[in-house]
Amino acid sequence: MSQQVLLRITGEVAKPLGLTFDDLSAVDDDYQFPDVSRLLPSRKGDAVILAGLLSLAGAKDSARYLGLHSSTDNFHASIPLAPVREKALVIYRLEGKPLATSAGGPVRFYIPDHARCHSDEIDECANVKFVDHIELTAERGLDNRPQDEEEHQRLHEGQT
Ligand SMILES: Nc1nc2c(c(=O)[nH]1)N[C@H]1C(S)=C(S)[C@@H](COP(=O)(O)O)O[C@H]1N2
Ligand SMILES: [Mo]
Repeated sequence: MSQQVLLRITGEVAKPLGLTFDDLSAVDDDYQFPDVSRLLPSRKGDAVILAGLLSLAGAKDSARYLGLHSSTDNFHASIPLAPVREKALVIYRLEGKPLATSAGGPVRFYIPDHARCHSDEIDECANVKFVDHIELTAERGLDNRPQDEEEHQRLHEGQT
């Protein structure tokens, strides 16, 4: 179970990775962020800081955009990398166990001070759930976040 690849990191990196739960738990303490409820009481679990994963994969200077892909529900966001690299969190563990799909697993992306939905490139809609692939690109990549309030409303109606 813990040998299963939960998160792939590909694109503009020196070393593409397939990370298991154990790999994520073994990321250097400097990059671990235990208990995200310290930032937002309604968010639970433990995270790694995005920069820790980028350093493991050897992100290249050419990497300017961060692609967040969920194959679970085919949701994708592509956001500028620089503003989020040191602060965005990748939540991967809840009560010592892998993050379940019901909690947004295998990993859930969280930007602590995101903008309101579709007000900016880095908005709440970019807090992608069910992430299984992080892709670094030179240019903006696949992004199917809702574009306006109507589309947004429709997306949320399909969820709980
Ligand atoms: N995989 C996936 N991630 C997603 C979405 C989605 O539909 N699928 N919706 C996004 C939108 S539009 C918002 S506003 C936030 C909502 O997060 P919440 O469910 O924690 O409120 O999740 C974002 N992440
Ligand atoms: Mo959203």
